[in-house]
Amino acid sequence: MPDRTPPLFPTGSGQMDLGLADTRPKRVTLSPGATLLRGFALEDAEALWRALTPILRAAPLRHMLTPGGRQMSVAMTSCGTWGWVTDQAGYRYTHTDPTTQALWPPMPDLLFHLASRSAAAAGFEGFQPNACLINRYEAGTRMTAHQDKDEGDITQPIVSVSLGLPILFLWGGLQRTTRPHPILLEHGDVLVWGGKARLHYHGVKPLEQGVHPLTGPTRFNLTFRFVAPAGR
Ligand code: MD6
Ligand code: FE
Repeated sequence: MPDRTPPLFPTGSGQMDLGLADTRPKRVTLSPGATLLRGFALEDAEALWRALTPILRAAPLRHMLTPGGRQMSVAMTSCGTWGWVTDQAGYRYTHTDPTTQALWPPMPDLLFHLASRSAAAAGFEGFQPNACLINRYEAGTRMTAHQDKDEGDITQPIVSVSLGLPILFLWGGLQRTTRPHPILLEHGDVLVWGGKARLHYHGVKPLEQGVHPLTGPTRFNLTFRFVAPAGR
């Protein structure tokens, strides 16, 4: 993936803290329908982290296989009515976790409300997510360019919450060939996208080594979706 474009916002974590105020805008439109809400989840970050513990115990993180048979470098699980899975049979949403045969753990109210408030803050009122994908990144973990299009209802936005180590997110266009813009996603940042931006390609660069006070050597990303019952 081409990566010669300089980051839109090259400052942030990973830099020495000089005690200067962060003057970057709190709200950034990446393209129509896609809004970065910097720090929107910061106040809830510790409670979110605590809420993840029982979920990860019931539905352990795992490296799934792509339909092409490659093991994903990101470790994933889900909570909510629907969970996202991939294996040699393809990408899909299921009611049960294929590794435990149990229903996916319920989505805690804290997560549901944060996602719904985030969507409203970005102009999408009434978002009621019924699926939350949980992704864990370790040093070197990346995600190649993809579209999120398995939900069966693209009228609803996706809300993405970043916890832990920062990563360069690659914001592309409606065609895979559009050169992506790198943008730094940091602890507590929330990205909301829908409308015209809903099917934009996106990915992340490999996670750099580091240690975060809350999440240690990892980054967690929570993505909230509304999956239509037709989505299986
Ligand atoms: C990540 N995120 O931030 C990967 N997808 O680690 C995604 O793939 C993503 O952030 C749809 C909507 C928001 C996202
Ligand atoms: Fe995605």
